[in-house]
Amino acid sequence: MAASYPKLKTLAAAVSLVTLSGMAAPTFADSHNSPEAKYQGAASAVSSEDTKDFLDEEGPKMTKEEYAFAKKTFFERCAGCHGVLRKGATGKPLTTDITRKRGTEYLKAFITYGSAAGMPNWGTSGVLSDKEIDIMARYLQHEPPQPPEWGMAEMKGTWKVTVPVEKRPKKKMNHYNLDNVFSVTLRDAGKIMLIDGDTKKPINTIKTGYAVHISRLSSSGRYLFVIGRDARVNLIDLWMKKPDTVAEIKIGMEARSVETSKYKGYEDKYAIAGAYWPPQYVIMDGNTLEPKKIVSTRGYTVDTQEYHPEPRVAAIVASHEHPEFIVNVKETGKVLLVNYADIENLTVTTIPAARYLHDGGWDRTHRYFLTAANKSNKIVVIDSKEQKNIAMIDVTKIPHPGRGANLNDPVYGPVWVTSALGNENVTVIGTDPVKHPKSAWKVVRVLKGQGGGSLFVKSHPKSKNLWVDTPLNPSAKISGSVAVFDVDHLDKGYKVLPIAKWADLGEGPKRVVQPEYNKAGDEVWFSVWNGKEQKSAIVIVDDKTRKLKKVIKDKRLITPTGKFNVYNTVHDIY
Ligand code: DHE
Repeated sequence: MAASYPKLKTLAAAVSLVTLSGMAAPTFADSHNSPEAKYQGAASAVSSEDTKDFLDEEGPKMTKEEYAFAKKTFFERCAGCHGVLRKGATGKPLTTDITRKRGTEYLKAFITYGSAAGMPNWGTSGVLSDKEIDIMARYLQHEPPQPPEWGMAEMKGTWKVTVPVEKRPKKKMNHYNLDNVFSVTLRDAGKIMLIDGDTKKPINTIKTGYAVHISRLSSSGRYLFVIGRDARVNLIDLWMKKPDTVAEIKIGMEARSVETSKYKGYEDKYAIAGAYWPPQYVIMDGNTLEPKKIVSTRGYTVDTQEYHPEPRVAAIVASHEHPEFIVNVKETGKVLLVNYADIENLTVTTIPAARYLHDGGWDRTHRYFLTAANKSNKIVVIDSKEQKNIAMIDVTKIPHPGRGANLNDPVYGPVWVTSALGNENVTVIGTDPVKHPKSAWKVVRVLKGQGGGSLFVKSHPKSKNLWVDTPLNPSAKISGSVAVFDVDHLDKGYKVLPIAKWADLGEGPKRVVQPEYNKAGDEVWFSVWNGKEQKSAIVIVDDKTRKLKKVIKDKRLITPTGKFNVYNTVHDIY
């Protein structure tokens, strides 16, 4: 490598990493118009201050200040789509073999005007000035700065057991009906709020990682695992009088997924967390978060078999058929079955799928894992019992199921549903190869929802409703409401419930996101996700009557996004 980049100069950390004098820090504006750009375009949690930098003499001239500005801007604005190492993900690769051929003028035009394929128009939207775009275009012709690795020493250095196992309660010490507790992500507060689903009252607000992403539960339902975008995992003991963190660890610099062992005999034994940076996963002790085994996901893509230095770990689910974690590796398009029966001599089955694997969930039998390969516009079906890929189903633009929704279709029997970021399609897939073999792993219906920008769908075995959110739709009316279909009459279209209006919050984007059921399956909870400085709320709808039941408002309820009901999350009910 070094040979092709002679005279590399390592930039010292002394370089000022704030904006160049006279340059306003770029802000999110209307350059992020498309739902996809809004979704992927969030700032990387990898700090631009920690990287090893290369300002080489083959790239166009730039000052250290310009480089520092460009690097910070890239991490905040571009890395989500193009990858930290610019090898390409949702966005095109921007490695120097490509950018140097394109040259400064071409790159400037691209950054200024964007592209129909989803690149935001940073210049014409007014987010970046001509001068800033010129700097970005030159920066892209230098080698990408390399963020540090994060191995066992770094993990152990951040690992804290605040309440050792022997000092924890021997039985449940509170009166909460834990099965019906919700862990609510307070994204921009870096906290979660535990809410008692019976009384609808907050139990505790707990500090977690930056821009906390998801919560998952141990198999017994006692331990809650929360992961932040900054790769911090909190282990929360729900048996405490006031549930709180008992251990924490930072497993990398940027992450999205955490899961726990659910196979018989391994309940509550292990946890796994997957990182975006460094590209790796780690298996931890389920009671203490002690890191046990770190495995890199770097390797070759499934199709062209090209080396990818940064294949991020996306969704992880725990198999019910084998002692395995099922791990989606985004950029290589491979699904890993990580067998935890002997973690010293780890066996990993690598299943080829398609790029770029993102989120997914179980069918109702918990045998088949259906997961989105979002840039291939496919839903991949993994048979967790037979440990193989049994179908790759074509769907339309950018499927985004969350964990999906399972329904009993009156014609096709058990089906699983995904919505999409890129259009209004709600795709229904048959999942019953035994009684409905003709429709198994086929698209049996495509419903028309309110529009693109959908992230999550939800139903419940006791419900006759299918809920479809649209938080990233450009229309405030659509992003502030939810569509609900009658499962027995899916062809009859949907009703719209004005959730944000019901919350009555005043100013702000008020995006309605992620339906989640209570344990009984008779209430569905929605987050009304507003700006950090604005009021947000949780709106609870009676599932049968589809009428407003309750609005939870609380000044601590800052930017709620995901909500995870304990019972439904333990038992993979959706
Ligand atoms: Fe998420 C799940 C990644 C943006 C809210 N999100 C997931 C999962 C992944 C992921 C890999 C699956 C985890 C699992 O099941 O193990 N999300 C990403 C991104 O990379 C992305 C596109 C951009 C980013 O920079 O983070 C992204 N996600 C968002 C959002 O903008 C959302 C709406 C708000 C937020 O917190 O940033 C958001 N993601 C969620 C939620 C889930 C989730 C609520 C869990 C849904 C569930 O029902 O399980």
